[in-house]
This record gives sequence, structure tokens and C-alpha cells, in this order.
Amino acid sequence: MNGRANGRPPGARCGPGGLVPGGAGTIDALQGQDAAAPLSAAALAEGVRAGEVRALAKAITLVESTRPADRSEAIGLLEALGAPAGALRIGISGSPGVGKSTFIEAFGLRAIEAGHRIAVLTIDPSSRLAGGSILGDKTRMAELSQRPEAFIRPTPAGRTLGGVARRTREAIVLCEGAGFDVIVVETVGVGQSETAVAGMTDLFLLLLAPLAGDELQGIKRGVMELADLVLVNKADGAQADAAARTVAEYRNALHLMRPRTPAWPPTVEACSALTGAGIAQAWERILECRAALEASGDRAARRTAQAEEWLREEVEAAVHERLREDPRLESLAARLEEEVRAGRVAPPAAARRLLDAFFAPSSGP
Ligand SMILES: Nc1nc2c(ncn2[C@@H]2O[C@H](COP(=O)(O)OP(=O)(O)OP(=O)(O)O)[C@@H](O)[C@H]2O)c(=O)[nH]1
Ligand SMILES: [Mg+2]
Repeated sequence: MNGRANGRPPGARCGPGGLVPGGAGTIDALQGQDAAAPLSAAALAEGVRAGEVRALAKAITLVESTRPADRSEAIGLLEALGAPAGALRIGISGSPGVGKSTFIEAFGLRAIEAGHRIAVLTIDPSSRLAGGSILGDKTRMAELSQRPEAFIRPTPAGRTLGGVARRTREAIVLCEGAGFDVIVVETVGVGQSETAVAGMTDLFLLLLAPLAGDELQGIKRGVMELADLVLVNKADGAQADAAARTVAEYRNALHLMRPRTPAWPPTVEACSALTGAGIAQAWERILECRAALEASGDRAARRTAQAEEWLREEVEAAVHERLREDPRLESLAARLEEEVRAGRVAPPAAARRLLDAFFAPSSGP
């Protein structure tokens, strides 16, 4: 179940021009990369396909770059890699400190034991730079990060959540191209990041902590409705009983909710990422869930819907980018904004004028 050998020739559409990964020298430095070494997109695609971690790291840095020239190279690279290999994509979310990193360490080692290669992409919406969290996660996933079958990479959060989702989707495709057949996308449970992550994975796992009292945690209903699997972590020591109670309560609560799909009513179980109890079972449950979603057609339907959404978001983001890049449009936008603020032009009329200028065939002075 290793998708490494895609057997596709290097993409003909990649430009031969030198390519310098943009922007994220800190990550390269942390991972011992030579950030300055230029590499053609075709060579990069070749390296990714061969499963070379350095090439993969550079490729992800390239897709994360905001430089317009890098964007063209990134698109060439993604095209060269072709259709994704069909890895199992798992979204994992949970409140800060619930044990996501510890869980992924235990879970990832279990997946490797079962013969898989696992890539972990972590999104931290609270930080714009990856520098802080990568060190934290490398120590928390100490054993996993040493394994050649594992690849761990933080996705620096962009200015907008859309930006995060956009680059993470591409990173997923790159990891699949490099032969990782289990991809975990981790996000801390704040804001809309869970929705974004559920929108780019095959199944969504929610990690909860044992309840102190008998009151359900402040998990938003919308987030519960996204979950295919719920795991109550830290079911060990003094918290074991509370974890068992929490499992029972969430089973009841989920019973009253509409499942994401009738093919797989969400499961609720306890585990301890620290002792390893319940981790093998969680892995089995994930495989069962995937099998059920495949048999029902839900997995294919989710991927189709995700591809459509991805296309829509790309077009919208690209339009915004071009508006910002074109000095003529930028100054027109600034003037129109002023008019709108002053109440002299209605927003829809201003938007129309800007778009008319955007789509005008010739760009005058
Ligand atoms: N008792 C117990 N402690 C755990 C368990 N899992 C994680 N912890 C502890 O909980 C703390 C937070 O764990 P992390 O894995 O860093 O949690 P996280 O959800 O990744 O945290 P953020 O990335 O900061 O949101 C650490 O001190 C862990 O050792 C568990 O199963 N049992
Ligand atoms: Mg963490």
C-alpha cells in the first residue's frame, strides 16, 4: 500500500528555470536543508516521487511561498506529480493540551508497525511562523520524528484560514506523491480550523479530555457533527474513571445528533496516548471507518466535493492576489474604498467597477 512508485515521467510543463524555495528559510534551516540551493521543478518532482524527504521539504516550502514566480513553479510541480495516489487522509483536532501531538506520536508508530509511511502536517492557526511549534512538536513526537517512515511538518498559518487550507491541501498532495500513504493533518481546535481540516481529509478525528464534572465540554455542536471518530484521551491513572464517564456521555450526546453520513455513525472510545492503551484499537477503528466510507461511496463523494471547493477557493484567492499585484487595479481599489467609506459609492457598484477594470482586455496607464 505504498504509493511511492507512481511511474510517471517528470512533468513536461515544468520550466527549466532555477528555483529557490521562497520565504521559509527557518524551516529549511531547522530541518538541515540547504535553502539556497536552486533546483528545477522537474528535478524536485523527481525527488518527491523518489520519496526523498529533502525534496519533499523543499517542495512544500515552494507551495507555501507567496512569490508569484514561485506560484507558477509550484503549479508546474503539482501538475508534474499528477493525480494523488489515494492515501488515507486523517484530520485530527482537539483543544490545546488535549494530547494531539502525543497521540499522533503513539498512533504514528502504530501505523508504521502496520507497514505504513506517515506524514504529519500540523496547522497552528495561532502562529504565523512555524519556528516555535516545530521545535515543540519535534520534542513531543521525539520517536516518530526520528523514523525514516515518518515526515513531520508544521504548516505556518497564513493571514487567513483560507490561506492555510490552500497550502495544506497542496502539501497533502506532495506527501502522497512522495509515497506517504497515511497523512495526518493536525489542527488545534480554535475557530474554523476544524471545518477547514475536515474539508481536506477523508475522515475527521476529534480528541477530547476526560470531563471533570458531568458537564459536556465547550465543544461546538458544529465540530461534533464533523467528527467520524471521537477519542477521549488521558484515560489513565486518576482520570480513567472520568474518561469512561465521558465516553458514555458523548455516546449519548452523539446519539441525538445527525451523523455526517448514515454509513458511519461516529464512534466514541477512550485511549491513553501516554500509556498506549486504546491506540491499536483507534487505528483499527480508523481502518473500519475508511472501509465503510469507501463502500458507501462517501469517501469518493467527499473527495469530489473537496476538489470542487478547492477549485472555487483557488479562483477566488487568485483573483484577490491579482487585484493586489496590479498597481493600476490596486490604486483603483484604494480610490473605490475611499469612495465607499465616504458613502459616495455603494459597495456593489464599487465592486462592479473594480471587476470591470480587472476583466478589461487592455490595461491602459
Ligand atoms: N496522563 C496523560 N497525559 C497525556 C496524555 N496525552 C498527552 N498527555 C500530556 O498532556 C500534555 C499535552 O500534550 P500534547 O500532546 O502536547 O497536547 P497537544 O494537544 O498536542 O497540545 P497543543 O499542541 O499545545 O495544542 C503533555 O504534558 C502530555 O504529556 C495521556 O494520554 N495521558
Ligand atoms: Mg501539539
